[in-house]
Amino acid sequence: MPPLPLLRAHLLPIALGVAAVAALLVPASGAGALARAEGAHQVGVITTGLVVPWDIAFLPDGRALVTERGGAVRIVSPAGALSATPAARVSVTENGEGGLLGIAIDPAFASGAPYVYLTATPGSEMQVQRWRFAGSTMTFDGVVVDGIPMGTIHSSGRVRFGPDGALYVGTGDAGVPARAQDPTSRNGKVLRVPPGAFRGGGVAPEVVATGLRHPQGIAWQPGSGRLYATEHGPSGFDGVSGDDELNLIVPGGNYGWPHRRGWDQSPYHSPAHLWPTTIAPSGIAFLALPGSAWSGKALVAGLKGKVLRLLSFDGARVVADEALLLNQYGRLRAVAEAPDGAVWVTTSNRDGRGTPVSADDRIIRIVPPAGEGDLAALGAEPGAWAEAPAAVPPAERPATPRRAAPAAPGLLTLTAPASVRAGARARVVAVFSGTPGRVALQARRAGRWHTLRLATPSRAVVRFAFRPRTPGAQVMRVRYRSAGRSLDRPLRMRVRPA
Ligand SMILES: [Ca+2]
Repeated sequence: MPPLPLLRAHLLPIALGVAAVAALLVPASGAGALARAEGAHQVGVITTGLVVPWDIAFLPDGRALVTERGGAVRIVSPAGALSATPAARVSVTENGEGGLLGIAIDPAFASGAPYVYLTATPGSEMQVQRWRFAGSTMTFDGVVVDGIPMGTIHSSGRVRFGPDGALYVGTGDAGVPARAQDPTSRNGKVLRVPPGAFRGGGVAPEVVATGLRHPQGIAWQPGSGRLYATEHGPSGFDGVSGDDELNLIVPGGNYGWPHRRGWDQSPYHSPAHLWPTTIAPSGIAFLALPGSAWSGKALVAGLKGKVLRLLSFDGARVVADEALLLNQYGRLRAVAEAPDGAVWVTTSNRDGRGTPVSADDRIIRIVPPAGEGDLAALGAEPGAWAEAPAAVPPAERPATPRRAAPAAPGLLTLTAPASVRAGARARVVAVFSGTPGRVALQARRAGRWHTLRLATPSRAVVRFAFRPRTPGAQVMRVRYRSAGRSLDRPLRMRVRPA
């Protein structure tokens, strides 16, 4: 008797089951596998039962780590299934807006640095902590940055890796506005921990930007590398409520809090975009993956506004601002682009200021619409930042006795856009992480470098004005000598018409 029919009868449902599971997994397991619709985004709730989820980070294996403000790091599968056992319980003082906040995955997570970085408020300060991840469990590994005093409000705490491989942290004024302008305070700032240093401890972070009140979201525009930060405007006790900001962060920039508000914040940096009526912007994410009409756009989650704002850019400028999910899911906090190109957004209805439903807090999954997007245009924009090559991570430097480093020459080269015309005035801005020694602006002509300008600057930002002699794209470089500190390298440089 041939057993085959019987075997088939048993195997068929199993085979169908495997196929069904595979079909379920496909959309979440690879870029480009999303079933996008033409002209419309699709929205669904994939996770329920969280308590004040604050931030999301995706592991290389596709799982997400979601922080809950009360101290738990939760594991969520690509399909949204919430693991019952947290990966970690972080000891925090959850008073007011403090607690367990931001999360970021080490850029070398999959190649020997399985670390997760958290911002948390144990006691009365905020720290950047490093945890080691193995399997489904995290163990504490060290404090990277501390000494960020906390009050009950304005902790901020978003933590992200930039395109330069450094770790950036947004810190709020902690309810003391003067700290935002105090260069000795780590509050009211965007801080930077150089590449590699985040695997050490007790880092004195660089201050990238000052004059911020409560920057809860930081993100880089794909292609250009421009850094944007969301900013809560005053909320009553420290000014008439309103004037939430999106700021284009440039190193050394001062964003005016608490001295200025609104569209014009001169002599400080004015916002790139303003919400005159409070939305309480929290997380921001750019859509960096291709294949969607939203590629290159940014999404900003609004707490009080109960809204997700979709921002379109023309280069550095915000040219459109559209409201999504308005009043449909309540307060929205974290937003992240998943590895498959979907967008995950968390509610924050159990944070004491919302009206939770039984399913709260939730993760909402949005499949952006099909389309082309404009990723290329963002990177080609005049004035785009040129990123310096990453410095050697301090942790990987050979151990040598500490002494003054010899002057280290270096270069940063970029091609000026065609809009920088021959004979017309143009400007170059080079930004260093410290004060460089001597700096030369050079242009390449007929195969040789010609020095256009020399400077011995007294600050980290060096500006040159020049008139290109030859038409077409100008290949420019900044040649510099370090003043002795190993970090005195050009971070960024840009050139644009004056
Ligand atoms: Ca401002």
